[in-house]
Amino acid sequence: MTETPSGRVLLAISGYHPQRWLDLFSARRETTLEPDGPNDPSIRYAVVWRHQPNQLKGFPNLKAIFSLGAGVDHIMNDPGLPDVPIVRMVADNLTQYMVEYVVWRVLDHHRQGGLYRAQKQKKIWHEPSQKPANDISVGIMGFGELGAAVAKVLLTLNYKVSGWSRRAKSTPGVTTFHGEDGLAPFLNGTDILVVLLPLTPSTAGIVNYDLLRQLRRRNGLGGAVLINAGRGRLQKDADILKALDDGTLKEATLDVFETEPLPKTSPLWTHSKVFITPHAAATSDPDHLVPSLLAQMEAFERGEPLKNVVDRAAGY
Ligand code: NDP
Ligand code: OXD
Repeated sequence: MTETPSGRVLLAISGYHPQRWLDLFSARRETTLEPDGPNDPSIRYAVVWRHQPNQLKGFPNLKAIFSLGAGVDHIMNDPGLPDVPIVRMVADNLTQYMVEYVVWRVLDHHRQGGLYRAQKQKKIWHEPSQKPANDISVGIMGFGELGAAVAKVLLTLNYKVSGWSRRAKSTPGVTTFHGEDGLAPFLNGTDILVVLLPLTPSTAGIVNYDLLRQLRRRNGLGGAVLINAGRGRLQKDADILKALDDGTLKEATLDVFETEPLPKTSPLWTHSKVFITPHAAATSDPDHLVPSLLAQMEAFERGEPLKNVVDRAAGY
């Protein structure tokens, strides 16, 4: 049955300022930040980022929940989650930001940005030895939409690229691994580990000391490097510190942390081998994303299937 374009959009957002999202949605559909009570029959869609637990429960005409981010862990842990499709964000603009971020950080670690910044502070003129990209293997843990897009660009720069996913995949130019059995061989051949996994019960805490010590360390970089732009609770912050301090890791770039914002007391802030960004790898930009969310709603109302629907059993 074809849906009619009536019904309101509920914006349930924390952590982002909602006004721009509200303005853009309101220009095309009736949109609200507050429902008219807990069973508001006018709510057709919920567009969410870190909404309150049970906030989406009880709307009798709710048809779908849209995540403002690619990750949906902020939705899945709601005990009162209604049984409607959950759509995650897949958008060229978000992918582009993530590709830029990961390529920037891979190049900076590979071309020894940390060393040059330290040398500049001490006015040291010294040219270290340098390996080319084709001597460096970048392993992408979480080889989905974002991981595959990152791989494409790294391949054009001549890096060796491998990917690890839950299910088997085949991508030209990329050495692929999957499942538990594929993890050790994937890690053993990886110099720079890029984490782009979703946070699920199966992946929580996976980036721990035991995993990091399986990375290749005798490589052209002088040690293994970690880049985590997935989710903070994939990693154990304390294990990363231990790995940096005992040489298991040479350097790390962290965009995400077990606790966000990263507490001022965290030793990660002052660690000389850690590069920190504040969960900013790929930001959700309303001017780019609202048109695609509205287009999805309109397509759904024409009777077309929703795209990028989350597999609730897998958790992403
Ligand atoms: P996708 O769902 O497209 O990709 C997820 C990948 O992880 C898939 O390859 C999937 O395997 C793999 N995976 C999931 N669970 C497992 C597992 N148990 N074992 C092995 N592999 C697994 O997601 P996206 O690429 O769009 O996004 C990835 C994540 O990036 C998001 O969930 C989010 O947490 C994070 N993110 C962070 C941002 C930031 O600013 N820091 C911005 C945007 C996203 P398979 O292919 O077999 O399904
Ligand atoms: C996302 C994020 O999941 O920004 O998109 O973290």
